[in-house]
Amino acid sequence: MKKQTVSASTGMSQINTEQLKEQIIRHLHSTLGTDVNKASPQAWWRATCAAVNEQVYDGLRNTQRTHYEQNTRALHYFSLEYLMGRLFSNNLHNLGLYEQAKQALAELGLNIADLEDQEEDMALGNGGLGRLAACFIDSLATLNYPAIGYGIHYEHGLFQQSFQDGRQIERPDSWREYGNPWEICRPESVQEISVYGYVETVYDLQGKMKKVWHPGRIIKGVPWDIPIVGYNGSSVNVLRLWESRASDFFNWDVFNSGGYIDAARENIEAETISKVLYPNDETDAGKELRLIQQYFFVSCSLKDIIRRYKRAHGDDWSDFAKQVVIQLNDTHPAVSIPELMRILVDRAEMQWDQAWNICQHVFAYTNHTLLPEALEKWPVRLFEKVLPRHLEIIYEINRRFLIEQVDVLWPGDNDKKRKLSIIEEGHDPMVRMGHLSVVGSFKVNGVAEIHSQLVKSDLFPEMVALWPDKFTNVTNGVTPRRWLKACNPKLAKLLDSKIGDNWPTDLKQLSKFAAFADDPAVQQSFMAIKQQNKAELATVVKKLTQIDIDPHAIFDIQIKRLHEYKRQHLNLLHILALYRRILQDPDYDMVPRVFLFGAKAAPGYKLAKEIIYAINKVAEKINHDKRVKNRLKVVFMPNYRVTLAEKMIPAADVSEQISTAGKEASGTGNMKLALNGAITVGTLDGANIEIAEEVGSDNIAIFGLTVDEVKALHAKGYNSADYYYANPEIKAILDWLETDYFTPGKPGELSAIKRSLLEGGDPYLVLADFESYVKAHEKVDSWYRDQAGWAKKAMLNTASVGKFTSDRSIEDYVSRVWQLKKCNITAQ
Ligand code: RUG
Repeated sequence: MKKQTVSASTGMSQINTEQLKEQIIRHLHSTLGTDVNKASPQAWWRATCAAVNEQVYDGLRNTQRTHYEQNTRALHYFSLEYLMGRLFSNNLHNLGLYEQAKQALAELGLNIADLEDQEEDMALGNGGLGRLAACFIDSLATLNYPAIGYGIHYEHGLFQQSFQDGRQIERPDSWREYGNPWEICRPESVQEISVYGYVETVYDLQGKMKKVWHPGRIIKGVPWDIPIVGYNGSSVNVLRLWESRASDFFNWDVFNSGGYIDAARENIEAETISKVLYPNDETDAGKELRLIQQYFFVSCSLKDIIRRYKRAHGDDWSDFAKQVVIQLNDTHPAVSIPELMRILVDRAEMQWDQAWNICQHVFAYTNHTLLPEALEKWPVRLFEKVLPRHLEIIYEINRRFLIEQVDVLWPGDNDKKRKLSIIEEGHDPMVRMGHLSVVGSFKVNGVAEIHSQLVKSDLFPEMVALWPDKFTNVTNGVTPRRWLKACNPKLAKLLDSKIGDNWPTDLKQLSKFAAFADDPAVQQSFMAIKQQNKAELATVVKKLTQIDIDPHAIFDIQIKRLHEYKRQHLNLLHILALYRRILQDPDYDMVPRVFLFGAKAAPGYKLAKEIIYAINKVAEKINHDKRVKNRLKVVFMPNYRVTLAEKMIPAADVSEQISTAGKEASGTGNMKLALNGAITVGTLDGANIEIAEEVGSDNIAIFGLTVDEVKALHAKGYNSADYYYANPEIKAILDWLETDYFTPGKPGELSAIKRSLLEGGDPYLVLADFESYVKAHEKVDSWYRDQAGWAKKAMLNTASVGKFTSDRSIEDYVSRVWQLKKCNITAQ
């Protein structure tokens, strides 16, 4: 075996193609127990993963040792979701081994892309929130910040979607049915957590009162560690995901009393906790199992953090808040606030004030939405059943908050108390998790400038009056390693050749590319790359949907969860308008367009599923109508997920970011698409506003009502029927949807959309924005006719969005919230 060189910084081996080949074959033999002449692609993939892991584990050991030796302050990211996608090519890229691996595999007669396709997506998230968490842990490792991600090791991630006669069908996602080569089980760090039961008040010999929680059930949390490899051999951090199991202790009791079957049932119930990800995006599931999921993972994680802290500090808590900062990714992990209080007050026997002081220096909270249906509230009665002691603690937090804060600023003002109380009154009182998160955190942030302003002005104005310095903004970002370098290698190479290869870790470097925006040769290269990416996507589309699309058409892409506020139905109305114009005027002049959608609807969200059905039915009709003469194609890609996004984004000409202003907190797909040279058709919502500021008004098609105009229209009284009667095109389209034109023999099948827009009052102002949306698209059509002009706009998009790297978001969190120090990893 040849000697490997070792990176001076991290101790990760720098291996060459020959060595990699040897390692792969060695793992094929000794890890997989098979041979080159009979190995399946799956075995080759696993052997290659094992070879890659040799490098990863070097970095992991060195990172963990360095953090331990330097006793670093660390970030603990608490998130119920991590939408990781595949790790194979990502890890290779971040290790700087992708080209070597490609070459090594080619010399072994294998195509790296075929091996990449062996991997299931790790889809432990619903959409933007979970993908943001994945980008953040990539950036944290890349920037050498000590950090650990905590979450749940779901057995089933987000459901797999297919279409049957245009309707969404959901199937379970068994992403690790045959194991997952990237994870390491850590039985030595198992935790036990409690739920249910009752609280007893007892007095000790000195007459001091104590609360004792007698749990009804104990559950074991088994940690699985996924190493997170920073780019270019920086840190290798860890994502620690908890799997629930029945506690050995508890089951022995039942077993000994003769209840073997009961013991088995207990097992099944305990294992249910980490069985499946709730598939709701932006809606509060409100179910007992969901609350238990939340508590399960935060309790395991806090115990894990405390175990690690105690290893260095024993029972001295005075440095806890100096060493530990916990970021709550939305309110989903907010129960960690009363849980830490319980541990400190009940277990460590700390005074309330001292414990509360620690909590308030440890937690920070990110708000990701203003939508009322997504703001979590738990029925008090459910809390009482599942977490009786935590409910008492929440009452005490609330009592003190109302007396010591609210009543001091607004003496005797009961309306204020009612509004600010963590407990919402009513016939079914609720625990407001947003209020709890704000009260218990030292910083609260929104995820784009406008969103953070609205969090302050519309969601928590009184909290801002109480604590003006608590509120801040951190605009989201995406990792350019996955979302440009790995997914768009041709564009990445062009950038390397023009502006150098530092941009993956210093994305502001992209601005240098603007100097080439008028250069015809570079324009041509840029457009040729887009063309090739589009041709590759056309092949994928054909394979998945049997639909032929022309790579020379404009590829107009809307990819995101299906939700009324994201307005996929506005896009559909525009498609119908174009179709109708073509039918009315056979020579209607438009640049051919392919509209591509990718979206999953929550299984219980009826209207969202009706919108998918309508798009599929309209697509069927348009795609088979000869009169269209290929000017229009509509494709709904099945099973949209990270891996599909990686194929669609590099091929996009137009990026649809069309939410009602004020509803999309930030968006991150908007950033990925602009980075890859797509031109945004968008409202002034979320991060679109900041994208528009960066790329300039000539290079983005903004339309629609602004946040203030939306508010004013609602205040005045919005009547969608006014638009229906005033605009003959709108009327014709909506009426068309009610006929059986798109669903032969079944009139009314697509009428849900019209009903929601007229009888339902059109809550997301689709009809109000329709006309200006159509105009924005006419502008895009005219822009595309000038290919050099289009190339310039597209290139300026890529060149101008350096701000939206998740590295910048992380640096903002570090300076505004976390106060971390970088820790350079040393080899032993
Ligand atoms: O809807 C928001 C997106 O606007 C945002 O970009 C993303 C990441 O911050 O989070 C999404 N989100 C919000 N997902 N779930 C929620 C509410 O729980």
